[in-house]
Amino acid sequence: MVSEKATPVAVVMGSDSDMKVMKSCIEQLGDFGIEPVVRIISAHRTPEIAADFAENAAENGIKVIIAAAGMAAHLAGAMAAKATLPVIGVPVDSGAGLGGMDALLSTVQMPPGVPVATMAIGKAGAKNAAIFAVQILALADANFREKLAAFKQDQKQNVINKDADLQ
Ligand code: RP5
Repeated sequence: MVSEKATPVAVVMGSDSDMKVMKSCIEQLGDFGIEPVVRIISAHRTPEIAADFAENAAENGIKVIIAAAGMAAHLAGAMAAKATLPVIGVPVDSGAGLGGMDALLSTVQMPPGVPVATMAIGKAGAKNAAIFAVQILALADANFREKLAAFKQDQKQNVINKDADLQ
């Protein structure tokens, strides 16, 4: 089952426990005017749904899939296995004692031929996944290019202001 909402970005996560991290991603997408399809789909617990989602994502209007998971994180890989769309992976620290390194290595170490663009562990990666997705969309959309330029300018000004406040 894929949402009927017309949106170019899907955010899938392995568990509702990943939402505390992925909120940053969804909010950042919202700042760019994108309301993503958001799904909880597990590569291990609901493998058939994962395969079905990835297989049908493109024809449902999705252009970029962001996939987040913790522990032996195979969700992004499962998406990349079935979809020809770009897949961005976000490793989540699930509190299993390895600080998210388990998920990072599981997400990043894809075999040749099945790439996953892997972000940093946790909220930084979640936020960057949203920005990276918009950068992909911006290749064919001047509106997103303008929004990205404004975002960069705001970010720069923010640092300059903080520096000025210290002087
Ligand atoms: C992964 O296992 C999920 O992505 C989550 O990060 C982790 C733990 O899942 P829960 O036990 O919290 O559902 O598949």
